[in-house]
Amino acid sequence: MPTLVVYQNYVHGQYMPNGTGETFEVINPATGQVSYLVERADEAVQQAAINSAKSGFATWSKMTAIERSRILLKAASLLREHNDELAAGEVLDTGKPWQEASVVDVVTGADSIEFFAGLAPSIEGNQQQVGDDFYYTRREPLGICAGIGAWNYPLQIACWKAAPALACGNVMIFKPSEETPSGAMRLAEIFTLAGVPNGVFNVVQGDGRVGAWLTGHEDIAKISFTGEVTTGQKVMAAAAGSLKEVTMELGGKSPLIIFNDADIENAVSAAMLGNFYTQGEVCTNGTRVFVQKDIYPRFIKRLVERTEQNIICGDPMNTDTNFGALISKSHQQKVLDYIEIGKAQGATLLTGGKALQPENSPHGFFVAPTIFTGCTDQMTIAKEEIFGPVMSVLTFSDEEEVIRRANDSRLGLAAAVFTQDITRAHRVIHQLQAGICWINAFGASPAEMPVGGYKMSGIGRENGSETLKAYTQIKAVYVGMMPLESPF
Ligand code: TXE
Repeated sequence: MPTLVVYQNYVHGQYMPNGTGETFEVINPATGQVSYLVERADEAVQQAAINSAKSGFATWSKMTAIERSRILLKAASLLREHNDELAAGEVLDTGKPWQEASVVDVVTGADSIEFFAGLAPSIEGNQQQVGDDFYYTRREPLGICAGIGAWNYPLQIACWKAAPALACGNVMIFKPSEETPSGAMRLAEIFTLAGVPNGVFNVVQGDGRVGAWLTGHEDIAKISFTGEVTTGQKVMAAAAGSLKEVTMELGGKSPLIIFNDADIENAVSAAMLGNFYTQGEVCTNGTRVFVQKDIYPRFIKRLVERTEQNIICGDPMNTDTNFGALISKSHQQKVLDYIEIGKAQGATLLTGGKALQPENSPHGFFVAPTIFTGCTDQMTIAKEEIFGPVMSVLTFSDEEEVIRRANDSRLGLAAAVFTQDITRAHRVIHQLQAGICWINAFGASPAEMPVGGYKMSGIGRENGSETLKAYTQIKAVYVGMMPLESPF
């Protein structure tokens, strides 16, 4: 049995051993084997991370925005330079196909760092005359921010949280998901290499207990969280103790609406992207596919054909694979349980519906791309986020009906509409309760575009120039130019 590599926490520009020696295993979802061990951030590491962040803040916040920008741009270019090895690390941790990781995960992280590095020097206050006096405002950094990541896009999530925080002169203590620890470590190494001062980006490893330590710590000014709604509620409750600002990127059960005049191939592409890309483990997925009655037969025919012919499930490092393993055995079982519920509640299983054991990866946690039709809005599979390759297809008659049904959810992350009627597209999208919307498109999320949910799907935004403001606080300074009047 080869000895397993043991990774440590990354504090003050280097790896730091914990005091207890406690480690946890990281499993390769495509083989079921242990890839490596990671030391959990115990109290010694936690305290060191806080002290280190304070000293990092003293240096980083005093630098000019141009200096911070220059270093962050260097980090972005290093990410791109190391794209392939970083992508391979994401495949090992997540089980997602190389086909995806090599063109999405690293570049979208680098894009966000580049975008906010470019905005950093634009941060400014304002000044207004008030008679002879005047006031001015300063946009000041918040201090220590905490980032807590989910396991589906580990490196991208770490970049999307670090980028605006660091661009504004804050520092970050980041905790990746215990399922996928390596991306954040690679990012920390790259930040150090790019010239980010020690303590500006520390990485602490562990499960929800380490996350809970971060959310309750009084020296942390803001939490940026990505994960399930239920966890987001715990994070927000813990943040209340010290009135931290929170950004919440949570779950979704998003509608994908296909009208009779939609381009069939495009609509099928969207339904497959919105349910099978990253084997369905994408928060913005369009998992409720509403199809207007007349187009339904042709749509379903093409959907099943392309699902059964074009999806290649297997070893995610094989360049032909476009459909990988789910993150863990327990998550695979959770998805299979939802499939059984769908069948029990009367939905029609058109294709998939079972675990897969690809020849080139027989021990991985795979579930076949699954399509249910004959779904009703009340079915569990049409109401709850499954976070796996399970599509629920529903039919509708008219626009008013589908808008009402699409909005009938406590979640509101994303929405998509497919139609050639441009006024209908905008009319419908404007009425859907969702923060991330696509018209005749699906999934695109450039760094320039702010993303985040309505209702229980989240608070705040990531990416987009709006997000910069969330990482500064405004100080107003009033300047008296005349002797101070006083009745006393
Ligand atoms: O979430 P979990 P997962 C959502 C996606 C799905 C979920 C999957 O929709 O619902 O994320 O990711 C830490 N205090 N999004 O299973 O279990 C935990 O250690 C503090 C939405 O990872 O909630 C992990 O690091 N932290 C997103 C993180 O929380 C705690 C895009 C998330 O874990 C904690 C991607 C606690 N009490 C996925 N308990 C979007 N909207 O953009 C656990 N954690």
